[in-house]
Amino acid sequence: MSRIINIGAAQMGPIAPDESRVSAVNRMIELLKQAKDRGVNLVVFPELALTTFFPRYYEEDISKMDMHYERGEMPTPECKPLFDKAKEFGIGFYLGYAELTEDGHRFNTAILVDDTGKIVGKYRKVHLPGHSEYDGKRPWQHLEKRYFEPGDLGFPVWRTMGGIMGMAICNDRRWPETYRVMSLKGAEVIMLGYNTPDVNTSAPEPNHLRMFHNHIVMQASAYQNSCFVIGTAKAGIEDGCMLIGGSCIVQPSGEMVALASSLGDELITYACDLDLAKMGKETVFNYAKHRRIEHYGIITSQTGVIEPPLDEAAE
Ligand code: CDT
Repeated sequence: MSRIINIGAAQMGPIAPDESRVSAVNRMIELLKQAKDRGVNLVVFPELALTTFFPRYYEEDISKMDMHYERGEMPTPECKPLFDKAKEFGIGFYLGYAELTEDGHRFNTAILVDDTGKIVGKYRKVHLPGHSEYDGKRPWQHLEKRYFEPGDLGFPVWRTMGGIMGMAICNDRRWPETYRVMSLKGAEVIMLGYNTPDVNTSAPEPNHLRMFHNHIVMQASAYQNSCFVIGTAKAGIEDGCMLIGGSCIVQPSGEMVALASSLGDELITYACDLDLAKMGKETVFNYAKHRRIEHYGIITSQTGVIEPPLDEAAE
């Protein structure tokens, strides 16, 4: 028997710094309407889907950035129309946004809302890229380490909408640990949103590698963890900074089964048979049978590299 869930990646074009929440939410509702017409059960929106990617701007006083964060419980009044429409359509969704907690903590967050409108899960980005102080050598900043704390919720998964679902956010997708922790909890679908500039200002590498790396990490991870990966971009030129698109749906074989073709608001969909994830987990990636944890200890006890000592005799 198959377990099919129709999933959509709802890529969004740029959000201007002065674009209102109402406008961003209306764009998401438009994508939800397309999802409804195409029989979609679950939609994945991008990272920081309600605002421009504000970590590109430096502000000495972090509180001056408060307008980019959502405070209090979701749905906020501005987001309520999105929640209402999704519930009316019976569509679940992943939503990325900047969270400012009651006690003043700032996180890059995503929530998972099921097809009845209930918030079933929250994830806070663990792998924050970039830097925390102004860097005059960059054409634009990437100040996630200034504006967010590392997530404090780990990598939970949730049994919902007929499958086992997990979430990640942008830079998390480059780290194998992200997927492995969730797949050790049985994750069949891993959803993630991203905002990835087409230039890596911290490393001299050709621009085409940005898309290559974007896809290779999601495809390899889908295969190695036998799960679907849904990657959704915020794309296009946002206040002068080009963000790559390439939103995609990857099945557990590692094959890409849907790919966005534009840099704007665009919905791509695929009928995901979750039993395909089960198959890999019971064979090549049957962890209980094949993992050799006695050799993996340094993965959790060590961060930086410790090389073997130099062979002085050979020098
Ligand atoms: N948003 C985000 O995590 N972006 C990073 C860009 C890193 S370049 C400093 C990414 O991994 O795509």
